[in-house]
Amino acid sequence: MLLDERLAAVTPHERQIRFQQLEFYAFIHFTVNTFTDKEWGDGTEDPRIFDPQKLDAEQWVRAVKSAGMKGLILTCKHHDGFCLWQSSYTEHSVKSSPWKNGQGDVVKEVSDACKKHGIKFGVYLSPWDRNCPLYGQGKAYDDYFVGQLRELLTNYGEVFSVWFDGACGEGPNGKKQYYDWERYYSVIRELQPDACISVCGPDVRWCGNEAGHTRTAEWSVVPARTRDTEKIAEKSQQSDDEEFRQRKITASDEDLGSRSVLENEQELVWYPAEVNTSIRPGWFWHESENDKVRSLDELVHIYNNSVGGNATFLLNIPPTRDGLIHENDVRRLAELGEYLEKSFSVNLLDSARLTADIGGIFDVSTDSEGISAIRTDSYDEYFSPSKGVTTAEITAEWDVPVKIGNIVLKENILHGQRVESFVVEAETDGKFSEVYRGTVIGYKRIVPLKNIKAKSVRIKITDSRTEPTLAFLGVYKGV
Ligand code: FUL
Repeated sequence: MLLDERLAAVTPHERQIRFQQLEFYAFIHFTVNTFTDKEWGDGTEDPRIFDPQKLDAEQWVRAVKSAGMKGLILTCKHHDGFCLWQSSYTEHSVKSSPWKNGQGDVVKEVSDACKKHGIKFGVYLSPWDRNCPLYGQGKAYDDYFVGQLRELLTNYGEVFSVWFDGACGEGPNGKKQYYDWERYYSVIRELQPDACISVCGPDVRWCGNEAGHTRTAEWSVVPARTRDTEKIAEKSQQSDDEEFRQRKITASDEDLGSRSVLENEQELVWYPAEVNTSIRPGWFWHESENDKVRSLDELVHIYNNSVGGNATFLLNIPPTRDGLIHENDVRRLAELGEYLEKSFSVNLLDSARLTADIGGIFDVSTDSEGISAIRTDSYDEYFSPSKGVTTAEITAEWDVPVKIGNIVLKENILHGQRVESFVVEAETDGKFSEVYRGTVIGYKRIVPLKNIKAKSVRIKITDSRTEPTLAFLGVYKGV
């Protein structure tokens, strides 16, 4: 098979599509660290310090939803080993805390709140456990870990994500623990077949940094070796450290999926990226960071480059010692939600004339080549030129100039990721000029146009692996 055809033939699993369609979801980092003011606990923390007296999971979920997020992943156990649920495998948990007289279950409260308010629930379970005496003993620890995984995947309803971090250390016996990843994965597939396993897992790829930086061209088709958990683990080893959390993608990691990178790869996989970062400098809540909540501009920038850059966006919001999301974060999330709602509500395409020039065939009738299909955001109908044609031009025209905030483009990823490059031109004063030059589209590309005024816009797909597909075009009114 020719290279381009081979690349375009790699398609997502259904669970990966559903996951990508969530687009934006929350991370909640909460444990004994919240009470010790640390980022990484060492497992010697006294469970009695855990006492979030005003804990209100519904307040968390309301805040998360106000930003437009559609799911939430909770650190059920972080590296310190303290369990937020009544695990039968250890006493190092909420059981031994004064919170609700040792009868409480944070996982239950959070998963119930998610269900009640209609968002998905996911679990972060750290394989690295600095409290468990079995850690470092190989299978004995794996049994312990799998036991806890089973509890989480059986007792709390549907789970959309199992998030595995790669950090790893030595146990009390001085030995490194080698995780039996395949065994963990098979338990997840058995108990929650629709859940995606993220980061140290086969379904969703870590974008490679914790600062919210994204690649200019984020490909979902990458070499299978990108899933090597040991390598991912090595990279994520130091997230205790502020400098690490702010570090960008290294140059050697910038290109994971261009033709030249993939041409000599034997095995390719669909492995879409997730951008994970915190709304504050740390993953856990620290009083000293109450005034360091990211600005609306920063969050919009990360959103546009992640959700709008063929990745998903996992934004961490850490609850305080009271067990509530701090008012500064609550406010910022609501502002973000309002911004997104306003910016993506009026699709000017609804009132535009659409034409397509497909490899020299100018189509004004709109329907014959399926161009009107791009008016609806669905994979059921989509636009694609004839076989073998790898460029296309689509023009939207209005009677009077319109003010454009953002353009949204979506490929039909059920048929793989194909577009390599595109250009957006806008017509002002009777002339077309280039206003944006982009690389990949994939699941979704957001093109911010800063309220330009135009009589028409033209999308030129300039290179594609095989004939491009376009499932949706949105031209959103500027606010
Ligand atoms: C990292 C962990 O070490 C951090 O504490 C945090 O949980 C982050 C999301 O993953 O690698």
